[in-house]
Amino acid sequence: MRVRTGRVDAAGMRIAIVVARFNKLVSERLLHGAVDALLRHGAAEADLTVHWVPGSFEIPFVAQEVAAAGGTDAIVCLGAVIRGETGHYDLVAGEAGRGVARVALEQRVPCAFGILTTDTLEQALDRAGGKHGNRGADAALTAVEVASLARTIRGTDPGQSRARAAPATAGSHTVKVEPSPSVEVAVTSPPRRRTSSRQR
Ligand code: INI
Repeated sequence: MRVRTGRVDAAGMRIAIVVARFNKLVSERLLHGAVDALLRHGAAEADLTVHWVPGSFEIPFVAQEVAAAGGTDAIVCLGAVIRGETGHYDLVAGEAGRGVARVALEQRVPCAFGILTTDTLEQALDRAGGKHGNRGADAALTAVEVASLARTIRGTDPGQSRARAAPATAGSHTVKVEPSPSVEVAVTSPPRRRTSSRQR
């Protein structure tokens, strides 16, 4: 059995962050967590681009523009939709979620969902560097892992040809070990339908 997992190694990856100004007290903390996590996992500062948008509703459109422009390995989407502060919470949260998922699938660029949807500001702050961690950092590392897995699947991982030439060396991440639960959380394009042996 061949088990593939992405590596959480951002070296050489060009990563875009799309972050909403609405509830900036929260979203700037998510941004800080995301950038910090990316730099600690090998990203070069020059390879990171931050796009500020007015609110979470605008995130999918800008993510779509970034993806369509090409040259981006992964997009990290950050925002905070807080139920207590809006009458159209469900609309903003729903469209943001649907939109981000759609961009990832249609543009084939991994998009991580780091948009908090909470009832209160306190719950949001708890997840933006408070007692429940930082969802911005989590989303950033998810984006890197999925981009790495996508590169492996597509055969575009810079380490892959080296790994094929010398399978025993580190760098191959096609491994014959127990499945990792992290495989389950990967956001990838839908699997291609299998073709029969006659079609091949
Ligand atoms: N945008 C958010 O990111 N979070 C919110 O909680 C929020 N509220 O409360 O309404 C919010 N609204 C703005 C929205 O995202 C758009 O910017 C606006 O509707 C203009 O399109």
